[in-house]
Amino acid sequence: MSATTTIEKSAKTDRFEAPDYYQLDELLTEEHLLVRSAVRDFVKQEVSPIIEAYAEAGKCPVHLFKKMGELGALGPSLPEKYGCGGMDEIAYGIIMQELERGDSGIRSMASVQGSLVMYPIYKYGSEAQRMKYLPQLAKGEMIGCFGLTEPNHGSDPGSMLTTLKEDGEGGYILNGAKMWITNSPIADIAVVWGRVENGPIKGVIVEKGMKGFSAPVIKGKWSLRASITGELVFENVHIPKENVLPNVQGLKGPLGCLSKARYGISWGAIGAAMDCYDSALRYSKERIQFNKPIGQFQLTQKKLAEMITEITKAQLLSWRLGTLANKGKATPAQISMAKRNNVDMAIKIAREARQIHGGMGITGEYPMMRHSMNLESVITYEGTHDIHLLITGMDITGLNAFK
Ligand code: TGC
Ligand code: FAD
Repeated sequence: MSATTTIEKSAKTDRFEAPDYYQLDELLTEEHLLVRSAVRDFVKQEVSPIIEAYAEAGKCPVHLFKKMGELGALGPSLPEKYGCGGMDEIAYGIIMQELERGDSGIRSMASVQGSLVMYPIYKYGSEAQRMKYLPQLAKGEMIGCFGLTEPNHGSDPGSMLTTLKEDGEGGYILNGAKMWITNSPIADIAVVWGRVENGPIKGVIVEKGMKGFSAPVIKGKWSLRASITGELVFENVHIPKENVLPNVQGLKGPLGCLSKARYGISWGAIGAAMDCYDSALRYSKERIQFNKPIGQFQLTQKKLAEMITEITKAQLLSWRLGTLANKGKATPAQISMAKRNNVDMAIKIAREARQIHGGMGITGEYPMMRHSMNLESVITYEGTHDIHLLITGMDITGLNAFK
């Protein structure tokens, strides 16, 4: 299918209804609704017309960074002083939901930039670092990535091998490699976590062009095809003192960023599920077999009724988590539960919705296969489905399965 044909077809498909079965809009403020409507329009105008073509070609729509910056979707809950939105956690969640209705890869671009690059610079950085990086990152004029995972240390980042050797002047010499890093080949900066020799884990800001630093692309992905993923390779990279994050040490540094991003993903996954459900509901009323719409068959109704039930439960979970997050009371284990539940819900809905579309469901004319393939990454990154289950298990029993 040519890119133009796909763009024309996508533009013709109107998928901008969104389920609100329990009148959850009543729980949202006027600001939340305004933010949602702005991001929904943005996705309709800037993402939906091009996403199938980009995903099919395996290309990242890099131009969307600046547009998402103009929209206020990059670091929306960080303070306005640094060029960010100063919004609450529910507004941030809604932005992730709407972006992921478009595509998980687009949400990934925004959530890595906002939660994994801007947040640690804000939370753990010096005032000089905040002023230097945050305004440019918020505008999408600078792109960032986050390096925690290594080739041999994914679920267990505490065993990382990347090293930081003191240079005697407050800086470090960085050696090692990171793997599966969203945005890395196009990033201007990387927030990287390494272990100080005989010491704790620390975070540093590596800049493109630093001697010994490279970021090769990872090819051959069948998932998140519109998001670019790569490695980070460090060979004796000198990190000056000004690029060391001064206000955190230990694994709680990177894990604290993950809490922020996982919360956003819990909302994002709802967006992907909504898009699949909307498409399946519409198709079930239009597609005639045995002289009636397939939506009139009990088996199709069962699929649709279960979908809307699960979406509604996920919406309630994320909304409640957002109210806790606004009060600074959302625990990492609560966030794990929401990320795990909602991504699992979305991947199952994408599959059921694909079935409702019959053969047509496997084409790029409908969004389910793209969402389904994307969600295979979403259920793996930011902590796998099983790791989050074990985090819940540890929280309720007090017994640690990881040690
Ligand atoms: P453990 O001993 O349990 O904890 C070490 C310290 O960290 C604290 N902590 C957290 N703090 C904030 N938020 C969280 N979620 C936290 N989880 C733990 C903890 O209290 C402790 O603090 P302290 O003060 O006592 O030192 O650490 P562990 O080594 O036993 O590991 C536990 C485990 C398995 C849960 C953790 O390693 C884990 O979550 N593993 C999963 C790894 C993961 O999620 N990687 C994600 C990489 S980034 C990514 O995927 C980006 S994709 C983004 C995109 O494209 O959208
Ligand atoms: P492994 O840790 O090797 O896990 C393999 C399997 O073993 C999984 O099923 C897992 O659940 C299971 N397992 C592991 N430990 C246990 C246990 N204790 N008990 C039971 N089962 C267990 N990382 C970054 O740092 N930055 C990024 O920007 C980033 N972006 C990504 C983008 C994409 C598209 C993908 C696919 C990954 C990305 N990641 C990123 C990495 C991601 O976080 C890791 O893939 C993830 O944490 C899992 O690590 P792993 O792939 O090494 O799998």
